[in-house]
Amino acid sequence: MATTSPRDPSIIIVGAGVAGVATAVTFKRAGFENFVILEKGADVGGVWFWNRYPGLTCDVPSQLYQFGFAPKADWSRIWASGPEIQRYHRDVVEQFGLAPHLRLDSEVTDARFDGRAWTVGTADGHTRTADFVIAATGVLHHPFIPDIPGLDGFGGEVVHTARWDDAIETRGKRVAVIGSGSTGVQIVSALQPEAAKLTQFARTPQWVLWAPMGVRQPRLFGKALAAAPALHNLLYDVSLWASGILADIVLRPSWRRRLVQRFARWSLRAQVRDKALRERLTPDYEPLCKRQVLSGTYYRAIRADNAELVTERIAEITSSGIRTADGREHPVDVLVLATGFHPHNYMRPMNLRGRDGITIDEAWEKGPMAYRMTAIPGFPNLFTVLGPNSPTGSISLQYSAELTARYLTRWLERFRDGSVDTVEVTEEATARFNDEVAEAMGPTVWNTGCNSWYFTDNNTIDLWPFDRKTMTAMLTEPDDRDYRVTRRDATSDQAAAAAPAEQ
Ligand code: N01
Repeated sequence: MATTSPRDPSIIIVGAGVAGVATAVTFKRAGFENFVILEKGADVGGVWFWNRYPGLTCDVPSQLYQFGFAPKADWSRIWASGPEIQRYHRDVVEQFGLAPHLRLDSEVTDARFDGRAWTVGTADGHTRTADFVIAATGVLHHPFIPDIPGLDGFGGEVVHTARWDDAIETRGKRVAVIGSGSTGVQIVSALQPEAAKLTQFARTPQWVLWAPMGVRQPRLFGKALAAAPALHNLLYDVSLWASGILADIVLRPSWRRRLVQRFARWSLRAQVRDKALRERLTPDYEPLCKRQVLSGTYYRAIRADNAELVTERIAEITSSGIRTADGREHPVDVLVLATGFHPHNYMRPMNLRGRDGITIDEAWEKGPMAYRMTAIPGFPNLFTVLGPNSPTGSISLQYSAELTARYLTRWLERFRDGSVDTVEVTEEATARFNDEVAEAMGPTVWNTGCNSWYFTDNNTIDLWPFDRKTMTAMLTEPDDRDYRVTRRDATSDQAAAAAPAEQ
């Protein structure tokens, strides 16, 4: 491999959530420090910064929901709360010295590739250039506000769970929650005890697996892990391995899948004795088909005297409440929209233009697509981390983000040693990967006949349908045959060398 003068690639990482932090730390540990992280929010944490609704809890055990490079021994609960996870991200940023790289309140509005480098603009009017752009912009970021007649004319408070306003008082109020996904279930459980009345509008019932989400992690356990890092690492590896069982359950039919599905049905039967209520809480699709909801409190909350489950369609929102299709009026003081997200936007609505001016909307006309979750034809030197087809329903997100970031360091190394100036995945490789994804989706539980946010407008399932071993094999060493690589001549190399990321 020909080597010219060593160059330090300048990099812009967009987003300081799970993916952005994992990428920054991985790059730094690999010796790439010429990067800036542009974060739209006022703090790090991504989804854990934006979501702060009452009852927010991660439904992945804390000992697994952490970065491999930053084990935390002393989680206070087995399933950590949102604020504790947010603090963890802040601690990781400090521990790994990311603060000097971080630009908060910096929303990227546009990014353009000029054949050599990227120019990235932020809402505050700043422009920066870089050799590489990493879009670590998350999946569940843009709140979905339903188009329900009358919503604008509602006289009480309206709030979407992903933009919670701490000033809103729900105690002693008549609270309506629209939505029955993971968020709806958590917020119903949290608000019901102190509301005057809690009404949940559930268009589609969800299976809710019983899990003791409030259980504390014993202090001694945390101390033992802190005192024995090798043991802690072992626990992490075992948790990763165990999560492979979950992947197997969702990816192909087996007795293990049937067992979990039986447990879901039992969870409902055992906790809801009232037959009429149980019927209305019973989904008409298989457990695990939608993103599985976990809760140890939801059924108790919805059974409470001050709670009501409404499955009748919402006809309109009036100035004082909600009118359902049966003509009934439900008076409401506070309206909570637990209505989910636009999960397939990724870095959009950013105005992203790649080679020859192609826009991301043009490239994704048939839905979001990336080669192995990270590379998009037409967009040289731009990669996504936790991009399209990320494993939101099976494999650890932190593992996936770290693995992808390590894979990207291979290109950074080649840029540094002068053997690559631009790298772009081919259309053929991306199409082949997407064909493999489509085929592998066949036996997954997500494909068993429910309507979930996993589906794109083009009816594809935007998830990872392979196991962790396959993911690791796909994202260890780039396959040159799948990429188009360019290299400028040595003179222009020197002229372009090591432009700083921050300007
Ligand atoms: O959103 P959702 P979410 N009228 O899209 C309903 C993650 N998460 O925020 O099913 C009436 O699942 C909609 O109804 P339907 C997790 O990955 C993780 O709850 O479309 N209802 C549905 O019930 C999760 O899957 C944690 O018929 C309307 C709900 O709104 C993902 O976030 C915690 C409607 C939306 O459910 C998203 O969960 C929380 C309308 N017009 C979330 N429009 C963790 O613990 C929509 N709905 C890690």
